[in-house]
Amino acid sequence: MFINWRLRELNLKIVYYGPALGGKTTNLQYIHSKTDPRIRSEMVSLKTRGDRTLYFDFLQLELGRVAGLKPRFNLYTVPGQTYYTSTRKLVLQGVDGIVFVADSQAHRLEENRESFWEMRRNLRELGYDPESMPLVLQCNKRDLPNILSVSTIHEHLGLNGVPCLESIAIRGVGVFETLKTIINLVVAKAQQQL
Ligand SMILES: Nc1nc2c(ncn2[C@@H]2O[C@H](COP(=O)(O)OP(=O)(O)OP(=O)(O)O)[C@@H](O)[C@H]2O)c(=O)[nH]1
Ligand SMILES: [Mg+2]
Repeated sequence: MFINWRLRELNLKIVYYGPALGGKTTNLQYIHSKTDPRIRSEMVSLKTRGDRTLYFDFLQLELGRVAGLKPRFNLYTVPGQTYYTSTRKLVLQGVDGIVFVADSQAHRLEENRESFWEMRRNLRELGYDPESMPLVLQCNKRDLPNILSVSTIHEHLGLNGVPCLESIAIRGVGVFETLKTIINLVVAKAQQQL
């Protein structure tokens, strides 16, 4: 959380984390496409061939008011491919809340789990407590065959009481619901600190 008192801006950072090809970039693209340009930035995407995220995607939204301040939500995605591990840690720096985008397909369960535990390790190494970090689980790709139940995914990640949403990010299903849920958690925590 970063406050610019002169401009009365409250900067909050939300990171979409998860395994490669889970749908993180698709979430941001959908939000960008459906948001009034007056309240959002352009989307910055640093990609390799084949649309894979190389460094991160970035999109800023200006929404509402918090304690007389203008909140700016800075949305980032990490690159999911395994060898970008140090980039994922960098992107997590200064994070206020996380959307973990899980791929619901049964054969991706282990990758979801590895990514989730890496995220927790990165948070600890950066000095954050993973237990008190605002977190939402998004189970994506609900349109595909051979998907696991949301409760199975939730359980395998060892989560307890974390909000969990189903999505089909390519169609926008569940994308704004997920965003709203993480924003509410992040704002509630920021209000405690103001
Ligand atoms: N069927 C289906 N495909 C999806 C869904 N969401 C995303 N995809 C597709 O999955 C592929 C990967 O999506 P991305 O959003 O690029 O995934 P990512 O998590 O950003 O991947 P990295 O940048 O490599 O970490 C793309 O071809 C998307 O169109 C979904 O809900 N259902
Ligand atoms: Mg991506």
